[in-house]
Amino acid sequence: MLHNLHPQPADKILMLMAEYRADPRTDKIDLGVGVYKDATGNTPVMRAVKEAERRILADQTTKAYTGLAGDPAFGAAIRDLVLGDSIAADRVACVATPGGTGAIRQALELIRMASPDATVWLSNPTWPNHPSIIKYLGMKMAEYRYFDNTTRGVDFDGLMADLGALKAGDVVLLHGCCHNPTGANLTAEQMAQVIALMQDRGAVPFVDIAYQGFGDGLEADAQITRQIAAGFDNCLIAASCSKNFGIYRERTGALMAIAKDADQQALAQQNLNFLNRQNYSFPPDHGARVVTTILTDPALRAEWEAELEETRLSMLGLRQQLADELKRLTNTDRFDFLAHHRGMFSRLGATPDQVAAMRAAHGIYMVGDSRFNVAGLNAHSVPVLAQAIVTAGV
Ligand code: PLP
Ligand code: TYF
Repeated sequence: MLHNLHPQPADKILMLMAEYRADPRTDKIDLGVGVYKDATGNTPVMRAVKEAERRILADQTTKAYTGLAGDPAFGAAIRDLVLGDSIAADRVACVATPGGTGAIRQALELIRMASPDATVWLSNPTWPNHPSIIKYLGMKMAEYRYFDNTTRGVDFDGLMADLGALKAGDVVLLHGCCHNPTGANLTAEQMAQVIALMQDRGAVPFVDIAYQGFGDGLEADAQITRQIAAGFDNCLIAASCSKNFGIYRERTGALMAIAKDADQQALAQQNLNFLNRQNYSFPPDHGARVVTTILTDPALRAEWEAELEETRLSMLGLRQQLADELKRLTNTDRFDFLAHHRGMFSRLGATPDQVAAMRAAHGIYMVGDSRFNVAGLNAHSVPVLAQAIVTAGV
């Protein structure tokens, strides 16, 4: 049987992790995979997470199954965190999933069940797992222009022109905040135009929000998602807790399906539970319980928000330092976009050869499309990267 298998394409980001580890240079700089690192290069367990885990260890009396949707308290907590009071709770169907990736997979399976002929529209570029899963599921896919390589901002005219071809029932995947891989984001006014266009065409939004709290703050980063939830009869939201709670390996996320009314919500919930059962029965609980413990305890929540804010501000500081350093070296404001981008990543706009040159000469590891993880930098490595960028002729 197994001899029938074919080799599968590897994940370029994960491959880069292995290449970095194998590099013997001691002054190498890892700007690859999207994991937050502090100034010493550690990915810490957040203080509130440690405390929540201590409490769970001390107080938990059973490990019996939860429910197909996971713990309802987690569903309520994540719904409030992402959606606030933008829509009535009885319109939200929600299941816990193994990470944001699990939520994306379940969302796509739900779309395929409900409208097998729908085209899913993706930004070009987007997170590589989006097209990979869509292709694997045999669904239709189209791209809309997103990144302007000259300004290193959003190609808004291109985006609107491409989405002009939307048909009723098509699904548009949008990043809720902190676009991965570019770091370039739509303004609120631009998003209002995209929403109006999707409403006009009868398209269904699908929001992937994996970095809430990493851009402009917890509330600000949720605004687009909330605006979309409030503006459509139906939409899907895949939320990840991997980054903002720093619990990557615990596999914690949720899929929310916004329904027209409470009856439709019940139908959607039943289908989401069914999908969980087909794929893994019960979703993982530990990370979800940590998140619920933090979000429902005011003191722990305040501690978590404070540390998340420190994380966010440290990345913003590194962005500004890098933009300033490049301004000094080049005597231009060509790299100011780095300070305007938001989230963990920026796409530098370098060619693959320039990316390879930076790796060969300086041990700087960024993804081949010139995406780099801002959190992989520190005050000492920013000038090294800036000089490497100039030397490579970016
Ligand atoms: N969506 C985007 C755009 C991401 O960058 C990520 C990665 O962190 C995810 C979703 C989901 O990640 P995870 O499955 O680790 O929660
Ligand atoms: O884009 C990133 O680097 C993160 C982490 O298959 C990641 O989202 C990368 C690849 C992958 C899963 C997560």
